[in-house]
Amino acid sequence: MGVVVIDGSTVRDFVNDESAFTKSVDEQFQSLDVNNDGVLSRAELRTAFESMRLIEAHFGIDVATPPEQLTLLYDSIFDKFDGDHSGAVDRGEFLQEMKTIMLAIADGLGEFPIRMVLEDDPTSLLQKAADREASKIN
Ligand SMILES: [Ca+2]
Repeated sequence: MGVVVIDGSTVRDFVNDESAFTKSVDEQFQSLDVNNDGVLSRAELRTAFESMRLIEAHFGIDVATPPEQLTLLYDSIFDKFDGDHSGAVDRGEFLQEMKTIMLAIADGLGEFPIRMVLEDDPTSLLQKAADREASKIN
């Protein structure tokens, strides 16, 4: 677990830094693509969101959400990512949707820095946004 202090502009700057953001999303994609077939299956994407805990925290859904409700939630997330309804999420779809999610988080955070507890995940985009901001200051 690590604590980061983050605000909307930190996240937005990171998303707008296209090469850094794309590289980070690609790294995340690769770590999620467990069977290395170049696309994310429903199960692979679900694992991703379970580990991020972002959804529960951000959409205000309690951790004690019943499993069937979570499955519905993860299905709807998958459908959002799977833009062409091919049944799998490719690299481009993943990048596009992560961008949308990160910008929505940025809007949600606003301009007041908040402390956020992140699970240890070297591919966490929020962690990377915070690291990037910190490296600018130092
Ligand atoms: Ca895969």
